[in-house]
Amino acid sequence: MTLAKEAVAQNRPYSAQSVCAYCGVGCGVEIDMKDEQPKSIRGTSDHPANFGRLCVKGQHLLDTIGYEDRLLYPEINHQRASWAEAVEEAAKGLSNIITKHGPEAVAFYVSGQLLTEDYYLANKLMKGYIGSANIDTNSRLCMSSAVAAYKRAFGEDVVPCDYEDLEQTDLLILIGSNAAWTHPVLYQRMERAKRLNPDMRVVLVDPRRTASAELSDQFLQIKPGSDAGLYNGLLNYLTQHNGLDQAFLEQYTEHYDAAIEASQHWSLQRTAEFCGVLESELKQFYHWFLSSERVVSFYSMGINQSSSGVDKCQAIINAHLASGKILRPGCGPFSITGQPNAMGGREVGGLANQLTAHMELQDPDDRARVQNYWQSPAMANKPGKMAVDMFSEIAAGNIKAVWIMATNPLVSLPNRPDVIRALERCELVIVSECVDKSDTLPFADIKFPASAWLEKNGTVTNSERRISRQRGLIPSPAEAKPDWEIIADVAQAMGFSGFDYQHPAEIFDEWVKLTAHENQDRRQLNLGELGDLSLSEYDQLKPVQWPLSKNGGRAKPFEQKRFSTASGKARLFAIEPKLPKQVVDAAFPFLMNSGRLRDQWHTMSRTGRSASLNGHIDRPYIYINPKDAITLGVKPGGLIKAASRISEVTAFAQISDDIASGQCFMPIHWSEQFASSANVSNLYASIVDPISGQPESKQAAVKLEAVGCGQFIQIYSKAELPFHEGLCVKSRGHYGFHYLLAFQAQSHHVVKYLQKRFQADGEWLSFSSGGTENVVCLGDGDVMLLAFSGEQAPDISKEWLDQLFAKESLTLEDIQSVLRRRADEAFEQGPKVCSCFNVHQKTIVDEIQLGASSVEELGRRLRCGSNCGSCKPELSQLISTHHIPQSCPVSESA
Ligand SMILES: Nc1nc2c(c(=O)[nH]1)N[C@H]1C(S)=C(S)[C@@H](COP(=O)(O)OP(=O)(O)OC[C@H]3O[C@@H](n4cnc5c(=O)[nH]c(N)nc54)[C@H](O)[C@@H]3O)O[C@H]1N2
Ligand SMILES: Nc1nc2c(c(=O)[nH]1)N[C@H]1C(S)=C(S)[C@@H](COP(=O)(O)OP(=O)(O)OC[C@H]3O[C@@H](n4cnc5c(=O)[nH]c(N)nc54)[C@H](O)[C@@H]3O)O[C@H]1N2
Ligand code: SF4
Ligand SMILES: [Mo]
Repeated sequence: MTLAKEAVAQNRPYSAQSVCAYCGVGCGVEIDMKDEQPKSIRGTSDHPANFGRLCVKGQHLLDTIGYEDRLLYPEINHQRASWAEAVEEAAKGLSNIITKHGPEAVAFYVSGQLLTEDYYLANKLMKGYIGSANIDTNSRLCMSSAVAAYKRAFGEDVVPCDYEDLEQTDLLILIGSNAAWTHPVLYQRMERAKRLNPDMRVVLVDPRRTASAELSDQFLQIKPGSDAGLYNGLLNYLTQHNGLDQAFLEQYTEHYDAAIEASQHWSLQRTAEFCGVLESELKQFYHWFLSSERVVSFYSMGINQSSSGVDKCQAIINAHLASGKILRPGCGPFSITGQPNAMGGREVGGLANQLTAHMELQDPDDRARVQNYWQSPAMANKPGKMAVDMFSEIAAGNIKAVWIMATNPLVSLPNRPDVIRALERCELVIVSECVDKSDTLPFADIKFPASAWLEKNGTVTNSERRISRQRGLIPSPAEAKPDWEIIADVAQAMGFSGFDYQHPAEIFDEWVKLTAHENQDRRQLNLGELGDLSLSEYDQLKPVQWPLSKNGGRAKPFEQKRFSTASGKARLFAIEPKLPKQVVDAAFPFLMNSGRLRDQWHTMSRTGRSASLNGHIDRPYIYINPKDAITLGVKPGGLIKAASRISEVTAFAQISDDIASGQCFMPIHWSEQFASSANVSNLYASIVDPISGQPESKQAAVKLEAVGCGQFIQIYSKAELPFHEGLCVKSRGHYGFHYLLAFQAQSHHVVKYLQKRFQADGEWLSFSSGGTENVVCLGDGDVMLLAFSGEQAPDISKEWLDQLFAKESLTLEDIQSVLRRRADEAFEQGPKVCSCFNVHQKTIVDEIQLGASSVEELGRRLRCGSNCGSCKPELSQLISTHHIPQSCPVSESA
């Protein structure tokens, strides 16, 4: 018996190891358990991804695990059903469609948030049993361009870098990545490396100044989508300045002449024009690349989410191959994965154009090998439909059934109106979900309740190919089940053998042995050494990185510089840089960029539950440049509408120099569950990269318009309230729900409006003055609801309101403060910057003005930034804005 099991048996507190639910850094977490409940969480000190660190999302994981809002029972046509009925209905539905229309008429749309065991089974069912490759994943929207480029260049989808390389490099190029917010623990590792090695340089390449600029020695604010030009220019510069590693090129690569020749047209002048930067800036950057012994290009969605994403990745790979700055410590083209198990999905073949275990769908030997191993009745023999095409085929009626698992396509695929049309037309929509409300769920004919993080048992692989165990420590609520079990149940009900598993360890065993099956060193992905683990060995599996070393030491990808291509050589390609296909014109003059915020995860189904995480940025903004704000007549905090040819959204205006004139930016997080009309993916056309099928989700042409607003109402209510009119944003407080409503006209008498809407009995008190109204609703002496209205968005401190709701009952003084809208001064501290210690902007600015001139000093004085460190870039930004330098002492030695 393991120590943890013994402790559970004796009901003693114990600590368990698992892995964070969020990003592809894959941080280890240690969770203190007592009475079968998690009590506290911290980073695992010896996990090689994080060595004890956690970012703010990881710190707050335990806020998000409650059983509220969970999908608890299976449903058929939105009515509760038993598991047997729902499984039977799904199996029958899929089988009937396959019988009538063939295997290509069904599809699975899965996710990088599934565990490897889930993912492997879904792929096995579709490719080996149904016999179609119509299984694709939300990773198509995420890193399929990076995958396609690695495969093209190296013959296999292998990331040739480790996290350590980030610390050992001389020049780190963050291109199309806002790691400070999206891979915060790696960003902290970069920051520390730079502190320890002051000669290390960081260059940020992004059309938008982000929090990651704080670490950068140079910020190249390029024109959107011009990255391949930047790297072609670099290759040309290297050629001209004796920067090619001729020996490496000749021995280990092929097709380099064509790539170098294509780059010759990319003079400094042409590149500067194409990228919209100065020639002097380019020279600086190129010189650093040339003269640095070790260089890493760290790239993410700003590169991948493009109609020419594969070429952009290749342009980056070209420069590293050509200069020999690859397969050495501190070197390489490092594509970083987004989701916790995006890499696991790549391994098991979750993409429609992959087989499994890095084998090829197009290769008859590989197909026979896998079919033989599975002993399966069928085998897909051609690539299936990639995500965007899959939904077009559904809309066209060619695909008639889709099973969606662990992703929310209404919110994350481009062109929401098309996705809606597709799902409305689809005969059978099955959705496996943890939560009971999402934008996608209303379209489900069958809903399967899935177990969530901390309930699920299995493995995930992070961005540096390290496999960690995610452990199920608490029971699933009601009838929720792990995804692998749901897939196995449906497969068996469809009459397939080969899905009779009792435990994810059995699936893991089958999977790792498949990677070794007839491998003969052709594929780097060979996990055979992990086969035949006992249950307790699987349970206690320590983080392990592939390629596994045969002698127990450390193996690196492509050792001996032998790649997985037929010739063993890496390939360069001639790149012709292309700009985005979604272009601005007179009618749609702004380019809409989209991306992530520090404290939210995707469609907020998890982070949206944490009041602390909602404190950082609590509403959807459209970020615009001050010049454009003047032209458009938009005021800070006012509303702004963005409309593309596809659809429109409305959000609050955030005016900032960080964004270039003519561009705007919107976070991806607000689905209709949290805001009435702020789902940015709405705006994007279904334009994809021709090779990878990855959508161009960073550039949409829009027109912007100020939205006049006569009345805003801010509400904090104990109960969840339905709103259907005006613009509404919802967020969680510690004791209830915050709402911000906006109406075009000053039309509502707040008490009457709320009474009519919610028929809340109770005692209503209100005070109006100068166009504002403040309302208290009490029920049995308890505060039920507080509301504030006015012509401007009220922005009452949510922490103050939380604190009022925390009280047993309000004092007369509290009620008067609400009615006069006068929060305690302690709460009037502006937006929250440090979510760990609840430190707000005004407190920090005051401290800076009192002389705190470094992030460390602020940490000593206020504690902000001294825990997870996620807010450090913002602290340093506040210092550069508000610090008044002491005047220089005059030298007396003259
Ligand atoms: N807090 C948080 N962290 C996350 C996630 C989350 O939801 N929240 N999601 C995870 C996932 S799945 C992913 S994929 C990663 C994504 O991680 P990132 O790729 O770092 O995140 P994004 O904000 O989508 O985009 C990165 C940057 O690309 C820039 N960009 C836009 N167009 C261009 C361009 O043409 N060229 C260049 N060079 N840059 C451009 C954007 O301005 C943005 O700053 O984050 C992961 N981590
Ligand atoms: N415009 C624009 N669009 C984008 C992006 C962008 O930058 N710009 N980024 C793209 C990228 S990189 C990504 S990764 C996608 C992300 O987009 P999505 O995958 O749609 O986002 P999530 O909110 O993570 O959706 C996961 C869903 O699965 C559920 N879930 C969580 N865990 C489990 C589980 O274990 N089992 C089951 N069955 N369900 C579970 C959650 O409740 C949630 O509803 O968005 C893409 N879309
Ligand atoms: S960086 Fe943060 S979100 Fe990503 S795995 Fe680590 S703790 Fe989780
Ligand atoms: Mo992603």
